[in-house]
Amino acid sequence: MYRKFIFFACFVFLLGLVSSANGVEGLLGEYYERDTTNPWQVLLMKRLDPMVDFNWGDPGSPDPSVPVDNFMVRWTGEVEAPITATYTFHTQTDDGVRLWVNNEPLIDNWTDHSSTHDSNDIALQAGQRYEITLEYYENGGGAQCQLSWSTSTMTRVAIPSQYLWVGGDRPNPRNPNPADGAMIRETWISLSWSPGDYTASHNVYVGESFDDVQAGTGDTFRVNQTNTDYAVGFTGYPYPDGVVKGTTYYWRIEDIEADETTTHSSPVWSFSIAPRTAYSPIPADGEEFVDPNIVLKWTPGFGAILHTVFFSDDYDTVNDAAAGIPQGAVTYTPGTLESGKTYFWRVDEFFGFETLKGEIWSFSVTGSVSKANPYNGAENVKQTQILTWVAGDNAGSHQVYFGTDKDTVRNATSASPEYKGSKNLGDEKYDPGLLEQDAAYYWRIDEVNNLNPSSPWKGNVWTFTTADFLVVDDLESYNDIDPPNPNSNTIFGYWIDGYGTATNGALVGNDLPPYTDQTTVHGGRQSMPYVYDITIKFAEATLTLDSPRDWTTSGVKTLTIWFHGNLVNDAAPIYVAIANMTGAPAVVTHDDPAATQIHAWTQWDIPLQEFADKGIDLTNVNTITIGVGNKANPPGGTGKMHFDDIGLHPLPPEPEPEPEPAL
Ligand SMILES: [Ca+2]
Ligand SMILES: [Ca+2]
Ligand SMILES: [Ca+2]
Repeated sequence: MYRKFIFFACFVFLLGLVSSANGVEGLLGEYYERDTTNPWQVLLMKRLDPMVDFNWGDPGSPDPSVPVDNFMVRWTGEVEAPITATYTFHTQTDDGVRLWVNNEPLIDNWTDHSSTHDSNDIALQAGQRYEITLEYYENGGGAQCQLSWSTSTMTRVAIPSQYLWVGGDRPNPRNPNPADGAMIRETWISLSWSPGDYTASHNVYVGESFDDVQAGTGDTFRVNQTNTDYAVGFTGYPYPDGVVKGTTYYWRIEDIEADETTTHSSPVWSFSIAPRTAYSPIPADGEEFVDPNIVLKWTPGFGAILHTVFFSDDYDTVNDAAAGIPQGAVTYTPGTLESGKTYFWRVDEFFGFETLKGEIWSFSVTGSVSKANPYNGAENVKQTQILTWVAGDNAGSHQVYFGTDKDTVRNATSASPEYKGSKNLGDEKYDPGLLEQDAAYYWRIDEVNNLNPSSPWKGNVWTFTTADFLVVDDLESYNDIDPPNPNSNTIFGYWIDGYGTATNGALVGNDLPPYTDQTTVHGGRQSMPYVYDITIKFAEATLTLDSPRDWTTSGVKTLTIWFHGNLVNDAAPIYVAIANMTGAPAVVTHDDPAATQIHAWTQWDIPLQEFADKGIDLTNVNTITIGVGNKANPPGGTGKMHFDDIGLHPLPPEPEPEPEPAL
């Protein structure tokens, strides 16, 4: 009775929680102190666990906030069966465990024990969701809790996150098969997916243009059907003569409810048919810190019989090579390579009647210049970007090359206009000045050391593309180098939070490197982790702008911020404050009073006119502040947010398809 009451309370709590968001894959894990006379009283932490497949060991704990011994965990949510069958649920635990599925007690071994297997059966219907509760405690010694399942046709596996669910509806089609981004070596393919909760039928969109599939334009609408599978590259279906090697196809499923009006769309998914040229090189194109004794590998082109490898430290030698010795193996051993050098290679594919030239790949051996920032291939880069890199082991100085043409930068010498001068060791940065919007740039760093006979070491050509809007902060430029090193550029050196204060409960950046978040990211490779404690305190982090300070140029009209909350956060609004050098800041608060609980990347557009109306001079903006709660009246609570891609746009950017929840 007591447990049911707890469970019911918990369920209501969750329903209330997700008023603004759909549910999320995984289970809600609540981690408690273990007090045997008053269990489930002292909550240490709660989080979303995508799976329950933990072996914390001895000594080991789920989190620094949880002790290594004497803790207990309750996981709650729903489980969905992929097919109708009798499922055996298995637990492997040290120590005690109890499991309920659909409110049926399946496992009860609430005793101290070393690693022990328990199991029990229950019949489940395909596509239906059942409540699941797993309770566990650790007494002392080793700690382990693993939840798996099996059927007569499926071997025992940890229950995958896609079959676990917490916090409400799943209205959208999901679980694409083949998986999003898959590379396929077939000329026809069967697509399938899991339907959303309210579906009566499915609209199927397939095409070669992402934009057309997203918009449902062109001839990408194929059929309305009730089945959850569909063929491509087969007679009577799209691409009846077969899908084309080397081509990427996009698809999207739109569920239609029984009212024939309400729709729920999946994101746009893609799959690619393997190309006829070699692909997936190892090491990857552009990889750094490669072992000097590397063995090169690749995946052969679709249908290729033999392969010819060209390898050199000179780009032109590899590019111009015409003939070589074909081989059957898909590996190549170049012999011991020189530290600090960049190498190039190419694999041509032979089909019996023709040979196809491969693309040119490169990699750098351990000890070479590395860590280009912006990273090679970066997009939406700031127009006032400072380029940085990390010196290799043997560098005495660096020669900087920069331009707008890849080949010109590759072939440039110190007599070329692309040569931008020499930089002393310790000064690994170059300011190219104000860059064009929406333009591609190329750069190269050669390392020089007059005391080393191998010098100079010619660098690879790196590239990036600037944004077609004004970037306020994309969080990409921050590094993990601590002050007073002159190359230090930490996130908390720029975003001033409440660290060391008693009044401001915001903490930006992780305690230990990497200081930025590199997992829950909207654009590029980094985002801002932002922990808030608004119990008594307010929470604010402030960036003083270097550029852009004039928010009236380039026709900009909108401040856009991407944020990602978490289902387990305490509910609170978020706000942005803009300020001039003098005068009060102008504050705009997000419409959703529980914005901190939106468990997905969410685009927030604010018309700049709103700040102007509150007295801000947009021609010289001094600071931007991101806050959680209400500064004058902190609502209480704690949680963790992520922010990314803060920019100024002429109009709100086109909404992107709803991304998969990032966990
Ligand atoms: Ca232990
Ligand atoms: Ca134990
Ligand atoms: Ca970013």
